[in-house]
Amino acid sequence: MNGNAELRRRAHAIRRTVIEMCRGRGQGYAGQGLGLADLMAVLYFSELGEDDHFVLSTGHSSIAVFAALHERGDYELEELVTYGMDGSRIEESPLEGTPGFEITGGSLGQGLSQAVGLALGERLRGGGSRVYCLVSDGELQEGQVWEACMAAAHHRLDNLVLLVDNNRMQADGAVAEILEVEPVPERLTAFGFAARRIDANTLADVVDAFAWARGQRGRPTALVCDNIPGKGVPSFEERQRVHYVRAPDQDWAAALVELDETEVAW
Ligand SMILES: Cc1ncc(C[n+]2csc(CCOP(=O)(O)OP(=O)(O)O)c2C)c(N)n1
Ligand SMILES: [Mg+2]
Repeated sequence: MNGNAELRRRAHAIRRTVIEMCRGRGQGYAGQGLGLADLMAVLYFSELGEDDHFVLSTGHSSIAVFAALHERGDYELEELVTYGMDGSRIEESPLEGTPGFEITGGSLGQGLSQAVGLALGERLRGGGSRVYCLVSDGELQEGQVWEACMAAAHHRLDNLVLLVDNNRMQADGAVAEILEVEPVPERLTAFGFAARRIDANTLADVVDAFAWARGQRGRPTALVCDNIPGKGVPSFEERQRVHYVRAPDQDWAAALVELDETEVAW
């Protein structure tokens, strides 16, 4: 099996887990989980080293991370299907103490500041660890994110990789209609990043982009990850720009079938 076939298998498995997790309570951040599955597959099965950090600023996208952690063997599916239930540690927005998560991310806009601190600390330690931080396009509307960008560039943090979940939606609708954040790569470049837009639903693009980021020196890097919410489940892609999905059990069952059919058709 070549590298990309392995990653594709991982991405598909992550998508299945995302659907199973939402099916448990009949609701969840399915669009984000499906849209980010390819990025997570590459991050967790090709890019992240043992001493690297992944900081999830967009707490509500934890579903994608939990699914990747399950793929890695860190969580059992039996527990993941309690996603969002009272008493479960599988929170829709996880806490700092939740295994696999570095920060509490439910209050948006704060994760990049923490990632900058981690990247500075790791550079001082001198071990070569890298720090990856996922923020969403909606989060870019928060001033703190840009303060963190300035600090990252000022300190020339080339061990920091900012990943922007650029899915063009936020809780109340389309980012472009609520408060436009584009052109994101150009804005990040102006703030001192080496920035590049990628198709984050194409595995080869994601793999190339991470290699490019590793080659940058003297500046933090940013990958503006265009992705389609619901990717891989056509009926969910049609619900595009739906921030949170509530659906009856048969819809989740149908989504699993669609997912497998789409994978076969690729
Ligand atoms: C500081 C803060 N303000 C508001 C919210 C409420 N909120 C939850 S999700 C969300 C949408 C943010 O946009 P994005 O992350 O791009 O949404 P998605 O693409 O996942 O739909 C908002 C405003 C929050 N969690 N934190
Ligand atoms: Mg968004």
